[in-house]
Amino acid sequence: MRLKNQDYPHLSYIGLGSNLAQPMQQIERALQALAQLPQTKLCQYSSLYHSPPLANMPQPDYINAVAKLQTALSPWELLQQLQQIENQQGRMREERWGARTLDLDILLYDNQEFTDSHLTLPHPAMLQRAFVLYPLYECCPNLLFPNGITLADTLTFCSAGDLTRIDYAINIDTTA
Ligand code: A4P
Ligand code: MG
Repeated sequence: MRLKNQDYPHLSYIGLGSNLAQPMQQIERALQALAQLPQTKLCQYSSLYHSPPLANMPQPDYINAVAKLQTALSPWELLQQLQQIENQQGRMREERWGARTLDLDILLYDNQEFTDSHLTLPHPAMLQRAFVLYPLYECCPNLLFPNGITLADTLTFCSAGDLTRIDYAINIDTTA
C-alpha cells in the first residue's frame, strides 16, 4: 500500500560520514538504505562534500552528506535503524572519533531537544561543523533550529574552510 505524506508525521535530518573503503560509494549505499527504511520517506539529499578529519586526527579525509527524511519512527527506533545500516556497511567501533566506513547521526528530529542514555537532540556538535551545516543548507535553506536561530545566521559564523563540494552524481528515487 502506498503511504501518504501524513503517514510520516516527523521530519528528521541525518548526517552521513565515511572515510574508509570507498567513502563515496559508502554514502551512496547508505542513501539507498535510507530510502528503504520502514515507515520512512527519503525526501531529499545533499551533494557529497570532502573535508579533512576534525582536529587533524591521523586518519583519511571524509566524505559527508545530509539527508532529509519524513518518518513515523520514533527517534529511538530511527537510531536503531541507522545503527543497523552502519553495521551492514561494516562499521567497527574501536575508538571514539576513529576512522569509519559509515557514521549516521540524527542531526534534528522535529523540534525535539533532549538528552537521554541513547540520544542527544539536536546532535551536540552540529552547529560548529561546516561538513554538517553546508550540506544541511542545501537541503533546507530556510531551516530554523529548535532554539529559534536560523541556519543561515549560523553559517555566517562557520567558515567553509577546507570543505569542498564534490561533482559526483547520485541518483536515488525520492518519489517512492
Ligand atoms: N548518540 C547520541 N546522540 C546521537 C545522535 N543525535 N545521533 C549516541 C546518533 N547517535 C547519537 O555514536 C556513539 C553513540 O552516540 C551512539 O551509540 C548513540 O547512542 P557512534 O556513532 O557509535 O560513535 P562516534 O561516531 O565515534 O561518535 P559521534 O558522536 O557520532 O562522532 P562524531 O562527533 O560524528 O565524530 N571529520 C570530518 N571531516 N567529517 C566527519 O564526519 N566525523 C567524526 C566523528 C570525526 N571527524 C570528522 C567526522
Ligand atoms: Mg555517530
